[in-house]
Amino acid sequence: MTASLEAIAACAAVLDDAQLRAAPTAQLSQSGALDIHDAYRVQHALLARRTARGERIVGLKLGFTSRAKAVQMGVHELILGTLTDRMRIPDGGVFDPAAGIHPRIEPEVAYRMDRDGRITAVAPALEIIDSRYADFRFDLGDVVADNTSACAFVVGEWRSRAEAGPLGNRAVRLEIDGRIVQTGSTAAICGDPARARGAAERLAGAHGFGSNAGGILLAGAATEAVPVPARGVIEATVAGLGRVSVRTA
Ligand code: OOG
Repeated sequence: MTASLEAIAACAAVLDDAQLRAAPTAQLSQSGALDIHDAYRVQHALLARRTARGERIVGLKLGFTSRAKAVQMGVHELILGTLTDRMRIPDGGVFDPAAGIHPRIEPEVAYRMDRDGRITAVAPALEIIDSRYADFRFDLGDVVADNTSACAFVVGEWRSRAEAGPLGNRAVRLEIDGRIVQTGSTAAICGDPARARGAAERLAGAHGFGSNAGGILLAGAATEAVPVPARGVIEATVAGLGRVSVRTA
């Protein structure tokens, strides 16, 4: 059944407050599972609250494109979330974990789209996720409503798609203070991260997203996510694409 506008708005307000107060909330599914259609409606209502406060949508992000992430979180369907300008941290910049609830970080590949929606450039990226739900636990509807746990992201130096070459099997490494904490391959991302664009387009078309022309697309994590350390430098390396880092205060 399709939920009323009021019910959708109430769910969005709960998630928005949880993020603003950096305090976890109960899973929405505890008071009845949200179907996927309503879950995306909640995500759009949540983003509408944020854009009304001045945030600007700058891209999209996929989730659960890798088996490592799907198994880690127990959700096995691709999901789509929204990125805003306020989530972006410059390469080498600072993230304050105290501003989040229980933030985790994961290595990704970012794509830059042109006005016609074609991929023109690629970069190594880091995504910080911070589920607004207690204990970082959720079902499919919960996580979609919660903007797919999106919190912050960092993009490294862009390379043209031609210069970057095929990305189907590049080694990926996540390090904290020079210690390797996760390793994987871009092959984990939909078999080849280049497939991410088609997957994002399908989900965007099915679930009421605006065009991502000119925007960024995060293709999903190649490895499991790890907790953001209270203090440290976190760096992702994608072979042939380079490195990207963020530090915590
Ligand atoms: C949901 C977001 C998953 C990815 O890259 O797979 C995601 C979560 O794990 O909290 O962003």
